Amino acid sequence: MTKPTTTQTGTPVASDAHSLTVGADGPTVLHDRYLVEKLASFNRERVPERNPHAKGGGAFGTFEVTEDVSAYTRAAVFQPGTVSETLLRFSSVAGEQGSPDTWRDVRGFALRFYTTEGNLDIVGNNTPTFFLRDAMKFPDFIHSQKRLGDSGLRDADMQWDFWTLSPETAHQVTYLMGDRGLPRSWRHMNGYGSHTYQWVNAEGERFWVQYHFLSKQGVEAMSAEEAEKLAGSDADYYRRDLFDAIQRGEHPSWDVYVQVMPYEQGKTYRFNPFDLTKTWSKKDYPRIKVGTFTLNRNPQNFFAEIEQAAFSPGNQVPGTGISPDKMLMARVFAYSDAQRYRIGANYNQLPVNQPHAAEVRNYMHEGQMQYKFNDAAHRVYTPNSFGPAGGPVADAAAGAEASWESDGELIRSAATLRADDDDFGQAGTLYREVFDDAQRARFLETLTGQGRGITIDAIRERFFQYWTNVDAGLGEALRQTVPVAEDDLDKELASL
Ligand code: HDE
Repeated sequence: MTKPTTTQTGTPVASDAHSLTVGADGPTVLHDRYLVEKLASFNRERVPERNPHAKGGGAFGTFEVTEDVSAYTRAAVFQPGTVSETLLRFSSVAGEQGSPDTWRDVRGFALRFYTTEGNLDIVGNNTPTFFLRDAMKFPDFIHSQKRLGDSGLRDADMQWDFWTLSPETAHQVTYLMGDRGLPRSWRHMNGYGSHTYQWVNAEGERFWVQYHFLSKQGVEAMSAEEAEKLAGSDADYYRRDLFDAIQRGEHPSWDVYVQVMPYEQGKTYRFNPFDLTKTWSKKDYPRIKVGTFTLNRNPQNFFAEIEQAAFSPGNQVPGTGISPDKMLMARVFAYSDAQRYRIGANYNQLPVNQPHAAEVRNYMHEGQMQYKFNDAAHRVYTPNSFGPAGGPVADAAAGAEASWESDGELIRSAATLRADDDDFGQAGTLYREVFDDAQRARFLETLTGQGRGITIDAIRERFFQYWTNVDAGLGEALRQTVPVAEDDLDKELASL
Protein backbone atom coordinates (compact mmCIF):
# COMPACT_ATOMS: atom_id res chain seq x y z
CA MET A 1 0.00 0.00 0.00
CA THR A 2 1.54 3.38 -1.06
CA LYS A 3 2.08 5.66 1.91
CA PRO A 4 0.20 9.00 1.76
CA THR A 5 2.02 12.26 0.94
CA THR A 6 2.46 14.44 4.02
CA THR A 7 3.32 18.02 4.94
CA GLN A 8 6.83 18.69 6.30
CA THR A 9 5.41 17.96 9.72
CA GLY A 10 4.03 14.55 8.78
CA THR A 11 0.34 15.35 8.27
CA PRO A 12 -1.29 13.48 5.36
CA VAL A 13 -2.29 15.85 2.51
CA ALA A 14 -5.53 15.65 0.48
CA SER A 15 -4.13 16.64 -2.94
CA ASP A 16 -0.90 17.41 -4.76
CA ALA A 17 -2.84 18.85 -7.69
CA HIS A 18 -5.52 21.23 -6.32
CA SER A 19 -5.23 24.39 -4.19
CA LEU A 20 -7.90 24.95 -1.51
CA THR A 21 -10.55 27.31 -2.98
CA VAL A 22 -14.02 28.69 -2.14
CA GLY A 23 -16.08 26.35 -4.29
CA ALA A 24 -14.50 24.82 -7.39
CA ASP A 25 -14.20 28.21 -9.12
CA GLY A 26 -13.69 30.57 -6.17
CA PRO A 27 -10.61 32.31 -4.71
CA THR A 28 -7.65 30.34 -3.22
CA VAL A 29 -7.63 30.66 0.59
CA LEU A 30 -4.43 31.90 2.30
CA HIS A 31 -4.72 29.28 5.00
CA ASP A 32 -3.97 26.52 2.44
CA ARG A 33 -0.89 25.71 4.49
CA TYR A 34 0.26 22.90 2.17
CA LEU A 35 0.16 25.11 -0.93
CA VAL A 36 2.08 27.84 0.96
CA GLU A 37 4.59 25.32 2.37
CA LYS A 38 5.18 23.70 -1.02
CA LEU A 39 5.70 27.04 -2.83
CA ALA A 40 7.86 28.45 -0.03
CA SER A 41 10.01 25.34 -0.09
CA PHE A 42 10.37 25.62 -3.86
CA ASN A 43 11.50 29.27 -3.56
CA ARG A 44 14.26 28.26 -1.16
CA GLU A 45 15.67 25.19 -2.93
CA ARG A 46 18.88 26.85 -4.17
CA VAL A 47 21.76 27.60 -1.82
CA PRO A 48 24.12 30.27 -3.21
CA GLU A 49 26.31 28.57 -5.80
CA ARG A 50 30.08 28.43 -5.22
CA ASN A 51 31.80 31.54 -6.54
CA PRO A 52 34.00 30.32 -8.27
CA HIS A 53 33.81 26.57 -9.00
CA ALA A 54 30.00 26.57 -9.24
CA LYS A 55 29.68 23.80 -11.86
CA GLY A 56 31.00 20.39 -10.90
CA GLY A 57 30.40 16.81 -9.95
CA GLY A 58 31.92 14.22 -7.69
CA ALA A 59 31.98 10.79 -6.15
CA PHE A 60 33.13 8.87 -3.09
CA GLY A 61 35.99 6.42 -2.99
CA THR A 62 38.66 4.60 -1.06
CA PHE A 63 42.29 5.55 -0.47
CA GLU A 64 44.89 2.93 0.42
CA VAL A 65 48.46 3.65 1.53
CA THR A 66 50.66 1.18 -0.37
CA GLU A 67 54.09 2.60 0.57
CA ASP A 68 55.82 3.70 3.77
CA VAL A 69 56.12 7.48 4.11
CA SER A 70 56.10 7.44 7.92
CA ALA A 71 59.60 8.95 7.85
CA TYR A 72 57.90 12.19 6.72
CA THR A 73 54.53 12.24 8.47
CA ARG A 74 52.79 10.87 11.54
CA ALA A 75 49.35 11.47 10.02
CA ALA A 76 47.28 8.32 10.58
CA VAL A 77 45.81 8.56 7.07
CA PHE A 78 49.28 8.19 5.49
CA GLN A 79 50.55 5.24 7.58
CA PRO A 80 51.38 2.02 5.66
CA GLY A 81 48.33 -0.10 4.85
CA THR A 82 45.80 2.48 6.08
CA VAL A 83 42.52 2.53 4.15
CA SER A 84 40.32 5.67 4.28
CA GLU A 85 37.08 6.81 2.67
CA THR A 86 37.46 9.73 0.27
CA LEU A 87 35.28 12.25 -1.54
CA LEU A 88 36.45 14.00 -4.70
CA ARG A 89 34.64 16.94 -6.31
CA PHE A 90 35.71 18.08 -9.75
CA SER A 91 34.68 21.49 -11.04
CA SER A 92 35.31 24.26 -13.53
CA VAL A 93 36.30 27.71 -12.25
CA ALA A 94 34.66 30.54 -14.10
CA GLY A 95 31.37 29.07 -15.31
CA GLU A 96 28.14 29.37 -13.36
CA GLN A 97 26.01 26.36 -12.31
CA GLY A 98 24.45 25.75 -15.72
CA SER A 99 27.54 26.47 -17.80
CA PRO A 100 28.97 23.86 -20.18
CA ASP A 101 31.49 21.44 -18.65
CA THR A 102 33.67 21.68 -21.76
CA TRP A 103 34.39 25.40 -21.80
CA ARG A 104 38.16 25.89 -21.70
CA ASP A 105 39.06 26.30 -18.01
CA VAL A 106 41.19 25.04 -15.16
CA ARG A 107 39.43 22.19 -13.34
CA GLY A 108 38.95 22.00 -9.56
CA PHE A 109 40.12 18.83 -7.85
CA ALA A 110 38.81 18.98 -4.26
CA LEU A 111 39.85 15.84 -2.40
CA ARG A 112 38.68 14.87 1.12
CA PHE A 113 40.07 12.03 3.20
CA TYR A 114 37.72 11.01 6.05
CA THR A 115 40.54 10.08 8.45
CA THR A 116 40.50 8.72 12.02
CA GLU A 117 41.93 12.11 13.11
CA GLY A 118 39.30 14.22 11.36
CA ASN A 119 38.74 15.29 7.74
CA LEU A 120 41.78 16.16 5.63
CA ASP A 121 40.94 18.32 2.58
CA ILE A 122 43.44 18.94 -0.21
CA VAL A 123 41.56 21.46 -2.37
CA GLY A 124 43.53 21.87 -5.57
CA ASN A 125 43.18 21.93 -9.33
CA ASN A 126 44.25 19.90 -12.36
CA THR A 127 47.26 22.23 -12.60
CA PRO A 128 50.24 22.26 -10.21
CA THR A 129 50.21 26.06 -10.06
CA PHE A 130 47.76 28.94 -9.82
CA PHE A 131 47.37 32.37 -11.44
CA LEU A 132 48.31 34.40 -8.38
CA ARG A 133 50.56 34.27 -5.35
CA ASP A 134 48.71 36.73 -3.10
CA ALA A 135 45.03 36.37 -2.17
CA MET A 136 44.52 40.15 -2.25
CA LYS A 137 44.17 39.93 -6.05
CA PHE A 138 41.88 36.90 -6.12
CA PRO A 139 38.46 38.63 -6.17
CA ASP A 140 39.70 40.96 -8.93
CA PHE A 141 41.01 38.00 -10.92
CA ILE A 142 37.70 36.13 -10.66
CA HIS A 143 35.77 39.32 -11.57
CA SER A 144 37.91 39.66 -14.73
CA GLN A 145 37.04 36.09 -15.78
CA LYS A 146 33.30 36.54 -15.22
CA ARG A 147 31.02 39.28 -16.56
CA LEU A 148 31.16 42.99 -17.45
CA GLY A 149 29.16 45.30 -15.18
CA ASP A 150 26.98 46.81 -17.94
CA SER A 151 26.31 44.00 -20.46
CA GLY A 152 26.66 41.04 -18.08
CA LEU A 153 28.81 39.41 -20.76
CA ARG A 154 32.21 37.70 -20.51
CA ASP A 155 34.89 39.70 -22.30
CA ALA A 156 38.31 38.93 -23.81
CA ASP A 157 39.54 42.50 -23.30
CA MET A 158 38.75 42.24 -19.60
CA GLN A 159 40.41 38.83 -19.21
CA TRP A 160 43.57 39.84 -21.04
CA ASP A 161 43.67 43.28 -19.43
CA PHE A 162 43.97 41.60 -16.04
CA TRP A 163 46.36 38.85 -17.14
CA THR A 164 48.75 41.14 -19.04
CA LEU A 165 48.88 43.54 -16.07
CA SER A 166 49.63 40.60 -13.72
CA PRO A 167 52.77 38.87 -15.08
CA GLU A 168 52.70 36.30 -12.27
CA THR A 169 49.75 34.69 -14.10
CA ALA A 170 51.89 33.57 -17.09
CA HIS A 171 52.70 30.04 -15.90
CA GLN A 172 49.08 29.13 -15.07
CA VAL A 173 47.70 30.82 -18.23
CA THR A 174 50.11 28.67 -20.27
CA TYR A 175 48.59 25.60 -18.62
CA LEU A 176 45.07 26.98 -19.17
CA MET A 177 45.57 27.70 -22.88
CA GLY A 178 47.32 24.34 -23.38
CA ASP A 179 45.79 20.87 -23.41
CA ARG A 180 45.05 20.88 -19.65
CA GLY A 181 42.42 23.52 -20.30
CA LEU A 182 40.35 20.92 -22.16
CA PRO A 183 40.64 17.50 -20.48
CA ARG A 184 38.97 14.58 -22.25
CA SER A 185 37.10 13.90 -19.01
CA TRP A 186 37.60 14.40 -15.26
CA ARG A 187 38.88 10.81 -15.23
CA HIS A 188 41.64 11.66 -17.68
CA MET A 189 43.36 14.43 -15.80
CA ASN A 190 45.79 14.70 -12.89
CA GLY A 191 45.09 16.61 -9.71
CA TYR A 192 47.50 18.68 -7.62
CA GLY A 193 47.50 20.23 -4.16
CA SER A 194 49.15 23.15 -6.01
CA HIS A 195 50.34 24.77 -2.78
CA THR A 196 53.26 23.74 -0.61
CA TYR A 197 51.99 22.05 2.56
CA GLN A 198 53.82 20.80 5.64
CA TRP A 199 54.26 17.25 6.93
CA VAL A 200 55.54 16.43 10.42
CA ASN A 201 56.80 12.97 11.42
CA ALA A 202 56.49 11.23 14.79
CA GLU A 203 59.82 12.73 15.91
CA GLY A 204 58.54 16.25 15.18
CA GLU A 205 60.76 16.68 12.13
CA ARG A 206 59.14 19.01 9.57
CA PHE A 207 59.11 18.74 5.78
CA TRP A 208 57.57 20.79 3.00
CA VAL A 209 55.49 18.77 0.54
CA GLN A 210 53.67 19.13 -2.77
CA TYR A 211 50.80 16.67 -3.49
CA HIS A 212 50.41 15.06 -6.94
CA PHE A 213 47.41 12.86 -7.88
CA LEU A 214 48.28 11.04 -11.11
CA SER A 215 45.43 9.61 -13.16
CA LYS A 216 45.72 5.86 -13.81
CA GLN A 217 43.39 6.40 -16.75
CA GLY A 218 46.12 8.51 -18.36
CA VAL A 219 46.02 12.24 -19.15
CA GLU A 220 44.16 13.00 -22.35
CA ALA A 221 42.87 16.20 -23.91
CA MET A 222 39.79 16.98 -25.96
CA SER A 223 40.01 18.92 -29.24
CA ALA A 224 38.68 22.48 -29.26
CA GLU A 225 36.19 21.44 -31.97
CA GLU A 226 34.81 18.53 -29.93
CA ALA A 227 34.65 20.72 -26.79
CA GLU A 228 32.72 23.39 -28.64
CA LYS A 229 30.27 20.84 -30.05
CA LEU A 230 29.71 19.25 -26.63
CA ALA A 231 29.23 22.68 -25.05
CA GLY A 232 26.13 22.90 -27.21
CA SER A 233 24.96 19.29 -27.25
CA ASP A 234 25.75 18.17 -23.68
CA ALA A 235 26.55 20.86 -21.11
CA ASP A 236 26.97 18.16 -18.44
CA TYR A 237 29.36 15.93 -20.43
CA TYR A 238 32.01 15.52 -17.72
CA ARG A 239 29.45 15.04 -14.95
CA ARG A 240 27.66 12.37 -17.00
CA ASP A 241 30.92 10.65 -17.97
CA LEU A 242 31.98 10.23 -14.33
CA PHE A 243 28.55 9.12 -13.08
CA ASP A 244 28.06 6.60 -15.90
CA ALA A 245 31.60 5.19 -15.61
CA ILE A 246 31.15 4.47 -11.90
CA GLN A 247 27.66 3.11 -12.62
CA ARG A 248 29.25 0.68 -15.15
CA GLY A 249 31.78 -0.40 -12.54
CA GLU A 250 34.63 1.39 -14.33
CA HIS A 251 36.10 2.88 -11.16
CA PRO A 252 38.67 5.59 -11.95
CA SER A 253 41.77 5.78 -9.77
CA TRP A 254 44.70 8.06 -9.10
CA ASP A 255 48.13 7.34 -7.61
CA VAL A 256 49.06 9.69 -4.78
CA TYR A 257 52.61 11.07 -4.76
CA VAL A 258 54.38 13.77 -2.79
CA GLN A 259 57.51 15.80 -3.46
CA VAL A 260 59.34 16.25 -0.14
CA MET A 261 61.65 19.17 0.69
CA PRO A 262 63.57 19.10 4.00
CA TYR A 263 62.41 21.97 6.21
CA GLU A 264 65.67 23.96 6.20
CA GLN A 265 65.90 23.89 2.39
CA GLY A 266 62.69 25.93 2.31
CA LYS A 267 64.83 28.87 3.46
CA THR A 268 67.53 28.56 0.81
CA TYR A 269 65.90 27.01 -2.30
CA ARG A 270 66.77 28.98 -5.47
CA PHE A 271 63.24 30.34 -5.80
CA ASN A 272 60.49 30.84 -3.23
CA PRO A 273 59.08 27.30 -2.67
CA PHE A 274 55.91 28.84 -1.17
CA ASP A 275 55.12 30.73 -4.38
CA LEU A 276 51.95 29.17 -5.77
CA THR A 277 52.80 30.19 -9.35
CA LYS A 278 55.87 27.90 -9.35
CA THR A 279 56.45 24.15 -9.53
CA TRP A 280 59.37 22.40 -7.83
CA SER A 281 61.86 20.67 -10.11
CA LYS A 282 61.29 16.91 -10.01
CA LYS A 283 65.07 16.54 -10.45
CA ASP A 284 65.58 18.39 -7.16
CA TYR A 285 62.64 16.72 -5.41
CA PRO A 286 61.49 13.50 -7.13
CA ARG A 287 57.93 12.33 -6.59
CA ILE A 288 57.55 9.71 -3.84
CA LYS A 289 54.60 7.35 -4.06
CA VAL A 290 52.19 7.16 -1.11
CA GLY A 291 49.25 5.07 -2.31
CA THR A 292 46.19 5.01 -4.58
CA PHE A 293 42.60 6.17 -4.34
CA THR A 294 39.70 4.84 -6.39
CA LEU A 295 36.29 6.46 -6.93
CA ASN A 296 33.77 3.63 -6.51
CA ARG A 297 30.51 5.16 -5.25
CA ASN A 298 28.25 7.75 -6.86
CA PRO A 299 26.43 10.20 -4.59
CA GLN A 300 22.95 9.09 -3.60
CA ASN A 301 21.81 12.69 -3.74
CA PHE A 302 23.68 15.32 -5.76
CA PHE A 303 22.45 18.33 -3.77
CA ALA A 304 22.98 16.87 -0.30
CA GLU A 305 26.36 15.33 -0.98
CA ILE A 306 28.03 17.31 -3.77
CA GLU A 307 26.37 20.73 -3.88
CA GLN A 308 26.67 21.05 -0.09
CA ALA A 309 30.09 19.43 0.26
CA ALA A 310 32.15 22.03 2.12
CA PHE A 311 35.87 21.63 1.56
CA SER A 312 38.49 23.77 3.20
CA PRO A 313 42.30 23.88 2.96
CA GLY A 314 42.12 24.58 6.69
CA ASN A 315 40.95 21.00 7.27
CA GLN A 316 44.35 19.54 8.17
CA VAL A 317 45.13 16.66 10.57
CA PRO A 318 48.00 15.97 13.01
CA GLY A 319 51.10 15.37 10.88
CA THR A 320 49.97 17.64 8.04
CA GLY A 321 49.57 21.42 7.87
CA ILE A 322 49.73 24.54 5.79
CA SER A 323 52.79 26.60 4.83
CA PRO A 324 53.71 30.31 4.60
CA ASP A 325 52.08 30.44 1.15
CA LYS A 326 50.18 33.76 1.20
CA MET A 327 47.39 32.37 -0.93
CA LEU A 328 46.98 29.24 1.16
CA MET A 329 46.82 31.13 4.45
CA ALA A 330 43.99 33.32 3.10
CA ARG A 331 42.07 30.30 1.84
CA VAL A 332 41.98 28.89 5.37
CA PHE A 333 39.75 31.84 6.30
CA ALA A 334 37.86 32.13 3.02
CA TYR A 335 36.50 28.61 2.65
CA SER A 336 34.76 28.28 6.00
CA ASP A 337 33.50 31.84 5.56
CA ALA A 338 32.04 30.87 2.18
CA GLN A 339 30.46 27.73 3.65
CA ARG A 340 28.85 29.63 6.55
CA TYR A 341 27.36 31.98 3.98
CA ARG A 342 26.38 29.33 1.40
CA ILE A 343 25.09 26.59 3.69
CA GLY A 344 24.83 27.93 7.27
CA ALA A 345 26.62 28.16 10.61
CA ASN A 346 26.42 24.41 11.31
CA TYR A 347 27.45 23.26 7.82
CA ASN A 348 29.92 20.73 9.25
CA GLN A 349 27.01 18.82 10.76
CA LEU A 350 25.74 17.77 7.34
CA PRO A 351 26.53 14.07 6.84
CA VAL A 352 28.88 14.79 3.91
CA ASN A 353 30.86 17.28 6.00
CA GLN A 354 30.93 15.45 9.32
CA PRO A 355 34.01 13.34 10.07
CA HIS A 356 33.16 9.75 9.13
CA ALA A 357 35.95 8.08 11.09
CA ALA A 358 36.40 10.43 14.04
CA GLU A 359 34.20 11.88 16.78
CA VAL A 360 33.40 15.58 17.28
CA ARG A 361 34.03 16.70 20.90
CA ASN A 362 34.06 20.38 21.88
CA TYR A 363 32.03 23.11 23.58
CA MET A 364 30.58 24.78 20.47
CA HIS A 365 26.75 24.57 20.46
CA GLU A 366 23.39 26.02 19.26
CA GLY A 367 23.20 28.28 16.15
CA GLN A 368 21.07 27.83 13.02
CA MET A 369 19.48 24.40 12.51
CA GLN A 370 21.39 22.92 15.45
CA TYR A 371 19.96 19.47 16.17
CA LYS A 372 22.83 17.80 17.96
CA PHE A 373 23.56 18.34 21.66
CA ASN A 374 25.78 16.95 24.43
CA ASP A 375 24.22 15.08 27.34
CA ALA A 376 23.38 17.01 30.50
CA ALA A 377 26.59 16.08 32.36
CA HIS A 378 28.67 17.70 29.59
CA ARG A 379 29.34 21.28 30.69
CA VAL A 380 28.85 24.20 28.26
CA TYR A 381 32.22 25.70 29.19
CA THR A 382 35.86 24.77 29.73
CA PRO A 383 37.86 24.63 31.93
CA ASN A 384 35.43 22.92 34.30
CA SER A 385 35.80 20.68 37.34
CA PHE A 386 33.41 17.96 36.20
CA GLY A 387 35.68 15.88 33.93
CA PRO A 388 35.66 13.45 32.29
CA ALA A 389 31.82 13.57 32.14
CA GLY A 390 32.12 17.37 32.11
CA GLY A 391 33.58 17.31 28.62
CA PRO A 392 36.83 16.96 26.64
CA VAL A 393 40.16 18.63 27.37
CA ALA A 394 42.51 19.93 24.63
CA ASP A 395 45.62 17.82 24.04
CA ALA A 396 48.71 19.81 23.00
CA ALA A 397 50.55 16.72 21.71
CA ALA A 398 47.69 15.18 19.75
CA GLY A 399 46.59 18.52 18.32
CA ALA A 400 50.07 19.86 17.48
CA GLU A 401 49.82 22.06 14.38
CA ALA A 402 52.25 22.87 11.60
CA SER A 403 54.57 25.74 12.43
CA TRP A 404 57.54 27.69 11.11
CA GLU A 405 59.71 30.60 12.33
CA SER A 406 58.78 34.09 11.24
CA ASP A 407 59.71 37.65 12.17
CA GLY A 408 59.86 41.22 10.72
CA GLU A 409 57.83 44.44 10.50
CA LEU A 410 54.19 44.23 9.40
CA ILE A 411 54.38 45.14 5.69
CA ARG A 412 52.38 44.97 2.45
CA SER A 413 54.80 43.91 -0.29
CA ALA A 414 55.73 41.13 -2.72
CA ALA A 415 57.70 38.26 -1.16
CA THR A 416 61.49 38.65 -1.00
CA LEU A 417 62.85 37.79 -4.43
CA ARG A 418 65.29 34.89 -4.67
CA ALA A 419 67.85 34.17 -7.42
CA ASP A 420 65.47 32.23 -9.70
CA ASP A 421 62.27 34.06 -8.86
CA ASP A 422 60.72 35.42 -12.05
CA ASP A 423 57.29 35.37 -13.70
CA PHE A 424 57.97 33.90 -17.13
CA GLY A 425 60.79 31.35 -16.77
CA GLN A 426 58.73 28.29 -15.83
CA ALA A 427 56.04 29.23 -18.38
CA GLY A 428 58.72 29.26 -21.08
CA THR A 429 60.07 25.88 -19.91
CA LEU A 430 56.55 24.43 -19.99
CA TYR A 431 56.06 25.72 -23.55
CA ARG A 432 59.48 24.73 -24.94
CA GLU A 433 60.34 21.55 -23.02
CA VAL A 434 57.10 19.99 -21.81
CA PHE A 435 54.71 20.67 -24.71
CA ASP A 436 55.40 18.50 -27.80
CA ASP A 437 55.16 19.91 -31.35
CA ALA A 438 51.46 19.08 -31.69
CA GLN A 439 50.69 20.68 -28.31
CA ARG A 440 52.65 23.79 -29.26
CA ALA A 441 50.71 24.01 -32.54
CA ARG A 442 47.36 23.72 -30.71
CA PHE A 443 48.60 26.25 -28.15
CA LEU A 444 49.43 28.79 -30.89
CA GLU A 445 46.01 28.21 -32.47
CA THR A 446 44.25 28.76 -29.14
CA LEU A 447 46.22 31.93 -28.37
CA THR A 448 45.55 33.21 -31.88
CA GLY A 449 41.84 32.79 -31.26
CA GLN A 450 42.21 34.53 -27.90
CA GLY A 451 44.21 37.37 -29.46
CA ARG A 452 41.57 37.93 -32.10
CA GLY A 453 39.02 38.46 -29.35
CA ILE A 454 40.93 41.47 -28.03
CA THR A 455 39.60 44.76 -29.45
CA ILE A 456 41.68 47.32 -27.52
CA ASP A 457 45.08 47.97 -29.17
CA ALA A 458 46.97 48.67 -25.92
CA ILE A 459 45.79 45.37 -24.43
CA ARG A 460 46.59 43.49 -27.62
CA GLU A 461 50.13 44.96 -27.60
CA ARG A 462 50.60 43.83 -23.99
CA PHE A 463 49.25 40.41 -25.04
CA PHE A 464 52.08 40.15 -27.61
CA GLN A 465 54.64 41.34 -25.04
CA TYR A 466 53.34 38.90 -22.38
CA TRP A 467 53.83 35.90 -24.71
CA THR A 468 57.14 37.25 -26.00
CA ASN A 469 58.32 37.23 -22.37
CA VAL A 470 57.31 33.57 -22.21
CA ASP A 471 59.03 32.72 -25.51
CA ALA A 472 60.33 35.18 -28.12
CA GLY A 473 59.44 32.86 -31.02
CA LEU A 474 55.90 32.44 -29.71
CA GLY A 475 55.46 36.19 -29.34
CA GLU A 476 56.68 36.73 -32.90
CA ALA A 477 54.39 34.00 -34.26
CA LEU A 478 51.40 35.63 -32.56
CA ARG A 479 52.25 38.98 -34.13
CA GLN A 480 51.91 37.17 -37.50
CA THR A 481 48.71 35.30 -36.74
CA VAL A 482 46.75 37.97 -34.84
CA PRO A 483 45.71 40.90 -37.06
CA VAL A 484 46.37 44.16 -35.27
CA ALA A 485 43.69 46.34 -36.81
CA GLU A 486 40.31 45.99 -38.48
CA ASP A 487 41.63 46.72 -42.02
CA ASP A 488 44.32 43.99 -41.64
CA LEU A 489 41.56 41.55 -40.85
CA ASP A 490 39.59 42.73 -43.93
CA LYS A 491 42.73 42.30 -46.05
CA GLU A 492 43.26 38.79 -44.68
CA LEU A 493 39.61 37.83 -45.30
CA ALA A 494 39.80 39.25 -48.85
CA SER A 495 42.86 37.03 -49.55
CA LEU A 496 40.97 33.83 -48.53
FE1 HDE B 1 39.15 28.57 -4.22
N1 HDE B 1 37.35 28.92 -3.50
N2 HDE B 1 39.79 30.32 -3.52
N3 HDE B 1 40.98 28.26 -4.97
N4 HDE B 1 38.55 26.80 -4.82
C1 HDE B 1 36.28 28.10 -3.54
O1 HDE B 1 34.71 27.66 -1.84
C2 HDE B 1 39.08 31.17 -2.72
C3 HDE B 1 42.10 29.06 -4.84
C4 HDE B 1 39.29 25.81 -5.42
O2 HDE B 1 34.64 21.60 -5.04
C5 HDE B 1 35.10 28.63 -2.81
O3 HDE B 1 32.79 26.67 -1.24
C6 HDE B 1 39.87 32.29 -2.32
C7 HDE B 1 43.26 28.38 -5.24
C8 HDE B 1 38.50 24.67 -5.67
O4 HDE B 1 33.72 22.61 -3.30
C9 HDE B 1 35.61 29.89 -2.20
C10 HDE B 1 41.07 32.12 -2.90
C11 HDE B 1 42.87 27.14 -5.64
C12 HDE B 1 37.23 24.96 -5.22
C13 HDE B 1 37.01 29.98 -2.73
C14 HDE B 1 41.02 30.90 -3.63
C15 HDE B 1 41.45 27.08 -5.45
C16 HDE B 1 37.29 26.29 -4.69
C17 HDE B 1 33.91 28.86 -3.64
C18 HDE B 1 42.26 33.06 -2.81
C19 HDE B 1 43.71 26.00 -6.19
C20 HDE B 1 36.01 24.07 -5.28
C21 HDE B 1 32.80 28.53 -2.71
C22 HDE B 1 42.79 33.05 -1.44
C23 HDE B 1 44.92 25.74 -5.48
C24 HDE B 1 35.86 23.32 -4.01
C25 HDE B 1 33.39 27.54 -1.85
C26 HDE B 1 34.64 22.43 -4.12
C27 HDE B 1 36.19 26.93 -4.09
C28 HDE B 1 37.75 30.99 -2.33
C29 HDE B 1 42.11 30.43 -4.41
C30 HDE B 1 40.70 25.90 -5.81
C31 HDE B 1 34.81 31.15 -2.49
C32 HDE B 1 39.39 33.46 -1.43
C33 HDE B 1 44.66 28.97 -5.22
C34 HDE B 1 38.98 23.37 -6.31
O5 HDE B 1 35.61 29.76 -0.81
